[in-house]
Amino acid sequence: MAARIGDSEIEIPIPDLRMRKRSAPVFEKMRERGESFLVSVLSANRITDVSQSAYKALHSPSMRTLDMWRLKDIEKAVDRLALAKERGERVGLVTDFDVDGISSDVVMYRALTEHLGFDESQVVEYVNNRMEYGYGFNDKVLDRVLSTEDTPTLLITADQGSNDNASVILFKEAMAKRGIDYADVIVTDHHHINVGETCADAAAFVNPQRHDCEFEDKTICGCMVALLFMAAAHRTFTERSIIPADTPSVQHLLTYASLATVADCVSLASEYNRFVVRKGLHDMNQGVIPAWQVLMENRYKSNAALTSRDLAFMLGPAINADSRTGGDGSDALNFLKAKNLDDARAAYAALTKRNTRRKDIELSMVEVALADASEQYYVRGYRGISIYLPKGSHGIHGIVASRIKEKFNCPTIIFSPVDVNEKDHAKRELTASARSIDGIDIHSIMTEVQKDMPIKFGGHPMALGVKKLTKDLFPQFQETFDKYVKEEGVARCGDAKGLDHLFFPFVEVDHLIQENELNWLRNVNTLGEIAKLEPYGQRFELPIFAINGVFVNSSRFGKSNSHLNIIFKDSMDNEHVGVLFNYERASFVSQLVIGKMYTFAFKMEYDSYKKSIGLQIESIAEGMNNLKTTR
Ligand SMILES: [Mn+2]
Repeated sequence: MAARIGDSEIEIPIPDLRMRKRSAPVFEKMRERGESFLVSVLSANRITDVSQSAYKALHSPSMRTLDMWRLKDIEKAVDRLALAKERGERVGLVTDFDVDGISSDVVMYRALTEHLGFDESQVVEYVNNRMEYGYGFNDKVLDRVLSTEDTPTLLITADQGSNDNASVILFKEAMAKRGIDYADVIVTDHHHINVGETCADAAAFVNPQRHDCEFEDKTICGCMVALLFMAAAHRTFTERSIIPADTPSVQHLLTYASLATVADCVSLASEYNRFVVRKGLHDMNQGVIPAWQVLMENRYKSNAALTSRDLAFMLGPAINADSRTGGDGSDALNFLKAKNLDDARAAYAALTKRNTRRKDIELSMVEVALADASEQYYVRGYRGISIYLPKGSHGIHGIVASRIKEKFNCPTIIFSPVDVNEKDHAKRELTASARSIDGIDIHSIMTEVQKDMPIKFGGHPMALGVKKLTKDLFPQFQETFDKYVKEEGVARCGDAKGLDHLFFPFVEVDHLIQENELNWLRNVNTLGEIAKLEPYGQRFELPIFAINGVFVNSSRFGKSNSHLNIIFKDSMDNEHVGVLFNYERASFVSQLVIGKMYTFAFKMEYDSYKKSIGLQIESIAEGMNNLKTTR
């Protein structure tokens, strides 16, 4: 079915509606515990563990059992920081360019200067420049650090550094040549550690992913690792009287960690992550920090509290737009660190402007990429989609890969030239971002591709970056990538017959609303029930419901009429209005015929104008009860 993106009509599959897998034991147990039918369904669709502790993690997450000292090397890190304080050393914060990295910088900067007794002039911030340096504590970042006047003698990384021991060694050597034999690096991170990497030359290596780390939760974000380090330092510094015993705790900085937890897409099925987001949102809604006040002014629902949605879909992308559009992170830092409302508002305006630019570039890239992807999917039969965008920006191609992946549910990789301004030639160097789908490990696919052709890559099973492919090899790359994606798919399904189901887009539905449950839609308490399981997000998705109905009519609304009200009647003849934003991009709209039966899938949310439940259409499938099973 066709969708309209920008100026073109593009063939895109209409997603299946599939029932979420439900754990019968969890459902039974929830009912036994006295939970409502709805809460029991949503729980059983999201967890498989019937234990009391899993129940607690879901409904009343806490950090009471959290012991930060279980993080391997955290004492070493604190001791080295205490030494830096004693000696009056300069400290450099070396962080990633995304929300997690930027938040880590803010947490450490504020903890060091407001709690741990460091002077502002002692702390130097090095947020990576995405477009110029790329990811990691790499050569370029090291050059930048070493060229700083009065170079810091202690570096602390956050959200990066686990695989960069080479830079640690180079830093210490360079400083030794300058006569400083005590320069050190503390690595804090939460990313995957490559086999054989130990950061042996760092003064401390704090990462819950370490195999010898006994910290219970491997899924916390980088900012949370940085915050735990600062909390441990606060504890030790007061115990040793390095700072006054009544120095306020760093707990108020947790709000930054909740932003990072939501934006970094770590699992919201984890108890600590659920706690951090709940507590952080609670504190943000008090609006103490100017940045959160400005966020309140701009929030999605002007008369409701901030939710994880505001962080995930509004603030997160706005902060990321800084580095994606070539910025050095200063707009983002100025916003998060703003000491008064005026500064925070000005910085937010700058971020918003960058975000608008990001959206424009993204849309033009998506338009070209979708047409190409459609041809690969339908004509060439590819299930591993690789696209080269000669005019693409590598600050944005990761988002474009996500958009294409969502539309086709195929692993997708988007290439752009390293240097857009370079004249085109066969050996032109390309760089790429890849995104995968659940259950398909793109990291192991690239390991296979690398055996056949010269590329470099790094990342996770779900997302990674590729370097060093030259343009003349791109057609070969396309075929190779598709071949190994299909092989991985066959391995997953057991045979080739499953591939059509595996590589097809779908929307997961929690529950098909029955005739005797139609009153749910008229009772705002339903939203209260759904809210009991907040926060929703990555790995703990916002509930989607389905209902059988007859399509009545539709009407456009909004700026340039880009949104659609979809009117339908349920089996009791009640009329409903579902809202669909940017309807031209949805492939399922063109199939709608007045008077015909459909299965409508939607999210529910509070409509503050009508003071009732509003429906946000997620997808529509032809016919009644058109719900497939998740295999
Ligand atoms: Mn991170």
